[in-house]
Amino acid sequence: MIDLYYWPTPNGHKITLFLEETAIPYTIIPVNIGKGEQFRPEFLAISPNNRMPAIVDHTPLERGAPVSVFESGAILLYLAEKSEQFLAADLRGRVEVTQWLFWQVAGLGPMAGQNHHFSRYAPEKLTYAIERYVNETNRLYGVLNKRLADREFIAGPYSIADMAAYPWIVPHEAQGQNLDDFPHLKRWFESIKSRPATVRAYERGADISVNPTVTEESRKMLFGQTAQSIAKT
Ligand SMILES: N[C@@H](CCC(=O)N[C@@H](CS)C(=O)NCC(=O)O)C(=O)O
Repeated sequence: MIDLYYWPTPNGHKITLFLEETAIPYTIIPVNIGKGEQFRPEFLAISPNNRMPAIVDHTPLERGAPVSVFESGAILLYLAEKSEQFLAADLRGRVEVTQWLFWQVAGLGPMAGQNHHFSRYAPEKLTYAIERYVNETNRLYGVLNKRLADREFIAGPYSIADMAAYPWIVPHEAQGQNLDDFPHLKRWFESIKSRPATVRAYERGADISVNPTVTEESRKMLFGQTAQSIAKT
């Protein structure tokens, strides 16, 4: 029913976390971003930002032509609304989930992403940039830890807000963070890690690739993109 354009990275894992929790049948279409497959015209037609994940729903609720969605937050919302799962139906509960979902896609994801870039991938070790993003990641971990002090999950029952955040906490050591400094976050992290659907989601990822995406060959293509990268295709 769902085609999932995917590579096993934090943003990709968000969607397999959701799909493995549900009975929605899906097919993974690997997009090897280390080999430039995100620039294929057929992929850009559904994901014009040349980023995965993206989905195509061949049986949308209102029937008719297939529906494609890019951006992990939009995909999680689409799937939650369609399946009526992992998103509260009432106004207040829904706001709780969506504000934390947007917090992840606009805050934790981009800041931790820049942390990865400057701490691990940048050819020069720029102290200012590393400190900026390690500190900002640390602040965001603190925000999440505080939020989880008096609740099991981020926004009521396990939801798409948790699924968006969890994969970005998995590489906490590489982000220069110590989960022992964040006891509520650590308890939440361990509880999601042990969910059978989480185990299956990460196994699906390992079936696709266990090799590093950023290599000497892929580095230039991943980190040297300009408007020309899209114009060429
Ligand atoms: N805001 C996007 C970010 C997606 C994203 O950055 N995906 C990365 C992998 S985690 C990607 O596809 N990179 C390909 C590239 O840099 O060309 C989302 O949340 O879906």
